[in-house]
Amino acid sequence: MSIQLERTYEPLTELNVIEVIRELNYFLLEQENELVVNEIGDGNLNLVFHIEHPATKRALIVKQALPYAKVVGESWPLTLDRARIESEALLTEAESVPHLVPKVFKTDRTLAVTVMEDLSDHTILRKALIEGSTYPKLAEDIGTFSASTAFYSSDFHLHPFEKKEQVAKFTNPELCKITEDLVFTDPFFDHDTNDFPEELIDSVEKLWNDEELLRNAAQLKYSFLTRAEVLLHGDLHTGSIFITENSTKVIDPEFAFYGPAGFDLGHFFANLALNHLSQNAHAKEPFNRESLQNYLLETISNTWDTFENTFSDLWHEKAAGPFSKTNGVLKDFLQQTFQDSIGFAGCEIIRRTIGLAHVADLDSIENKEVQLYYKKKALELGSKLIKKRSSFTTITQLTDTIRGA
Ligand code: SR1
Ligand code: MG
Repeated sequence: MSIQLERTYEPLTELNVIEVIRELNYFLLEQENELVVNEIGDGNLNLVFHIEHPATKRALIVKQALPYAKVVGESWPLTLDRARIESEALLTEAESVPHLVPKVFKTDRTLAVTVMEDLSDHTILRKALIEGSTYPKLAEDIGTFSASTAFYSSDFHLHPFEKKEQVAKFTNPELCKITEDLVFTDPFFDHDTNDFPEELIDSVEKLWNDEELLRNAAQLKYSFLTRAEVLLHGDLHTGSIFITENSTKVIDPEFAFYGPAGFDLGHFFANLALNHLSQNAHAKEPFNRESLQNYLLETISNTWDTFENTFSDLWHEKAAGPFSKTNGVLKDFLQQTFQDSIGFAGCEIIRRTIGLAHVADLDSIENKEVQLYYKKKALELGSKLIKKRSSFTTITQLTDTIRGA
C-alpha cells in the first residue's frame, strides 16, 4: 500500500522517505528493499536524508524543511516556504553556474522537500579548513559563483519587469528576519539570544557602548533591509560549501533573497577570517600555521579578484541600459560592493562570536583561555571592519587587517 505523502505536510522519517523519490525511478523497483536510509542533518533547520543503494553506490539526498528551527526547537516556528526558496534558488543559480550547485531532481511544495544530487564524496569546507586542508580552486569557484549569480539576477542584465518578478519570487521575510535579528541586531545589544562566556563581558560591553559601531551597524542593517540589488545565497558561510580537490558546490540557499551584492562575499570573507584567527590555536607547527593562514588570505584576495574580473567581463559583454557605457558606473558599483562586503564581514564575525549561532572554528579551541583570547580578537576585528569599511580601497588592506588581528 502506498502512503499518500503528497496530501499534507508531515515530517518524513527514515521509514517513509522512499515514497518521495519512487516516481523519479532513480533506483530500480527491485532495489528498494536494499536501500539504506540515514537522517544525516546536522544543520540548524532541516531534516536531511541520505538514501543509498550500497551495491551500486547510487545515492540521493532528500532535504525537508521542518516547521520550526531545529536548533532552538518547536518554540521557534519557521515557514516551510523556505524549501521553495531553496529549490528555486538552486535552479536559478544552475542557469549560470551549474557546476557549482547540487543538481535538483524534484521539489515538493506540500512536503517542503527538495530531492537533490548526493554529495557524500565532498566534505563540508568548515570542517576541512579546521583540519588544515586547502583547496586551490575555492577562490575561483566562489568568486565565479558570486559574480555570475549577482550579474545575471541584477538590473544590469534583466528587464525591469523580470527583475521585479524575481524580487517577488525570492521575497523571504521570515528567513531574512532571522538574519536581521541574529546578524544585525541582537549581538549589538544585551539580548537574550546572545551566547558568550562571562569572561568576555568587558569586550562585549565595549561593543554595546560604542556609538560609532552601533551607527555603522545600523547603516549595514538598513542596506540589508532595503537594497534589493541581486539574488543572494543569503547564508554563504563555510558550512554552506561542499568541497573536494576539484569540485566546489554551494549548498543550502534557503536564506536566498534579493539584497546588497556584497553580502555573500562578506559572509565568506568573515568565515575565512575566523578560521584564520582560529588557526593560531589549531595549527600545531609554526610553518604549517603560516602556510595555512597565507592560503586563507590568498583565498580572500583571489575570491575578490575573481568576483571583480568576472562581474566586469559580464558587464562589458552583456550589460544593457543607457548607463552601461558610462565611465565609472561599473567602478562605483564594484567599490560599493567591496566596502559593503567588509562591513557585512564585520557583522558576521561579531555574531559568530557572541550571537546565537557560533562557528566550530573558534568554539573547538580546546584551551578555554586561548579560545577567549581569540574571541576577543575576533570582536576587535569585526568592530574595525564595520567602522572602517569606507576607508578600504584594496583587497590587500583587508587581508593585512585580518593578518594583523
Ligand atoms: C536559527 S538559524 C541560525 C543560523 O543558522 C543558519 O545557518 C543561519 O546562519 C542562521 O543565522
Ligand atoms: Mg544552512
